[in-house]
Amino acid sequence: MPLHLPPLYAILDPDQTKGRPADLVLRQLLEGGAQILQLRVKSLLPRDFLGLARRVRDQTRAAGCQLIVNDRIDIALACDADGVHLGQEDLPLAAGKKLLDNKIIGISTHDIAQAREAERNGADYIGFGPMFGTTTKDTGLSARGIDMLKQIRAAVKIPIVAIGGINEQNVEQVWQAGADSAAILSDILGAEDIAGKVARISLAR
Ligand code: TZP
Ligand code: MG
Repeated sequence: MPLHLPPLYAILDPDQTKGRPADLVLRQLLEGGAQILQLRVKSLLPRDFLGLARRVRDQTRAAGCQLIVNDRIDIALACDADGVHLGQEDLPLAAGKKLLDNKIIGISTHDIAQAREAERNGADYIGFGPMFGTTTKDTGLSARGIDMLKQIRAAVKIPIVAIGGINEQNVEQVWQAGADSAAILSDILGAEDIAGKVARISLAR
């Protein structure tokens, strides 16, 4: 069955919360109505990552929110996440499929060839970006922009999650260009009222 994605793909990254505890920010994301959440952790020891992932799993499950773990198939399995998100330099999609049974697998892509390859190999969705300039992650890539997103939309049938520099102001353009969902990191995690921000963006679609 094709995956259905909500318009907002929230990301919880404990390093991007302006010093606020990840567990508090998690509650605010869920209070705002996040329906899918990616846990992105770059700076915790594996056992601390897993500890957080288990708490996030409990809370997301109680809220009916899907959980995707970034980068790490082992953590996704150990916390019983709904899926994993893999970049071009993480374990390949084929390895994910072998290890994960029926879980969701998303693949980061940056051009049409990568998007087509991910679809051909059975990805459930692709991430595509960076859409606009972003300082959250040094991708080393130029902003892809709306026209390239439209080309990606025409090239693949699987759901697209656009990412990179998306905010409450420009998210509408991204949806209009054919993204099923918009991944937004700093505009949400940096907001004073995280729940309100999530609710407004989710209801804007
Ligand atoms: N991958 C490509 S851009 C990016 C990631 C993880 C960062 C997105 O963060 P922001 O703050 O929404 O630009
Ligand atoms: Mg990755």
